[in-house]
Amino acid sequence: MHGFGRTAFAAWWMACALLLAGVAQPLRADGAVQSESAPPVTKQAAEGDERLAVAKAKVLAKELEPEKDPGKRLGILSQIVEQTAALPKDSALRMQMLFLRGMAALELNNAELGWSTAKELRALNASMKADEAGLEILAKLDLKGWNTAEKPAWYEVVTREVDPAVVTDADGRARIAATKLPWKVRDRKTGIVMLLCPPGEFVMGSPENEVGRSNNEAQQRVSITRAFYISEAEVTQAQWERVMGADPSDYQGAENPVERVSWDDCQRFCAATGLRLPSEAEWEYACRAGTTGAYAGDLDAMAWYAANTGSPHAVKQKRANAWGLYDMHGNVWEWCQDGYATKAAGTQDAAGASSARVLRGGSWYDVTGYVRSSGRYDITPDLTYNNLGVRVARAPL
Ligand SMILES: [Ca+2]
Repeated sequence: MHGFGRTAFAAWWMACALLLAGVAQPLRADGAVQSESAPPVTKQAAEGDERLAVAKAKVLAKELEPEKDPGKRLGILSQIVEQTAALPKDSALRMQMLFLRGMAALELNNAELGWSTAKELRALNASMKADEAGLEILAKLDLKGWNTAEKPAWYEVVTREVDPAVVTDADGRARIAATKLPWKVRDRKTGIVMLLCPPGEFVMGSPENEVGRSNNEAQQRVSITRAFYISEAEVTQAQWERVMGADPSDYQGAENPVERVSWDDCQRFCAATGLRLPSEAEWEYACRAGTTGAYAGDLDAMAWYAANTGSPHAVKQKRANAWGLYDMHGNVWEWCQDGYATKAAGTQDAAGASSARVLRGGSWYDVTGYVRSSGRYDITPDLTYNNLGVRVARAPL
């Protein structure tokens, strides 16, 4: 194990607290406050730049302390790190802020930023402390299954910055940006395009006066604590066949959603690809995309369902929701990982010991009640129909 245990970490926090209190001059690597009577021996201009950088960093640091939202903390820390770029490489302040940014990135499962931060710390080659801080981050990445050797992510980045023309929900967009994770990615194994859903809270289920609801939709507040990727569309027949070697669908078409896939089949697809099914909470969170009504927008514009079709259609023909996800309402039902219970688990991680599994979103065959954001259905995991399909998810790491 690499050193830099709890005590050292606490000392760094103490040093940061001094900074927040506005007491501190640049801090020594051991956390002690540098004496006012020993100014750094640098040229005057550089000294001015550094003072300015420290002053700006202090202003930002004041926002950091009360901030509890991990995404926002990461955003503030990233700004502070930018400010401290003007400081000498052995600046304890810069090292601390890099370290805290690395830890905040890991909290959000942002391995890419954790990794680059660790590399930056170690590349400072400034002191044992920086090296240990870098190693500490690397050790945590290791624990999460991320090798400390250079390792490509499971995805390639399609579009790094969130596109406001696609993610029209401003709050969701800000939270996506705050994760610092790439927004739109392509799974290397399957070619499936996936979009980032940010951490956040939402109300799962429907109010008792919602038309078409069932009594298994009791409302509950749910926390999505970790960012995750979800496919922008249902898995297509071409994507399924490439992995599984066969296409079981009744309504053939390369870009049509795969159907006649059981929950058990989906587990095999996931095992072969490293992808997973969304939990029920993740599914509804992604479907709602910040909305609270029965549908995530104009139903006829967004969905293939019984009122406007008699068969499934190629994916992405209707309007996407406010997070850029297509066909969440209708086209084909989508399996979730959870075992079915009358009251949904309401946790980001899939739960439920029941042998029946949860279906979401309704299909081309269903009337309005089933295609609502909170509509739920359950069947046993071995069954298939030509209106049951799948959408996949994956954690950023
Ligand atoms: Ca669907």
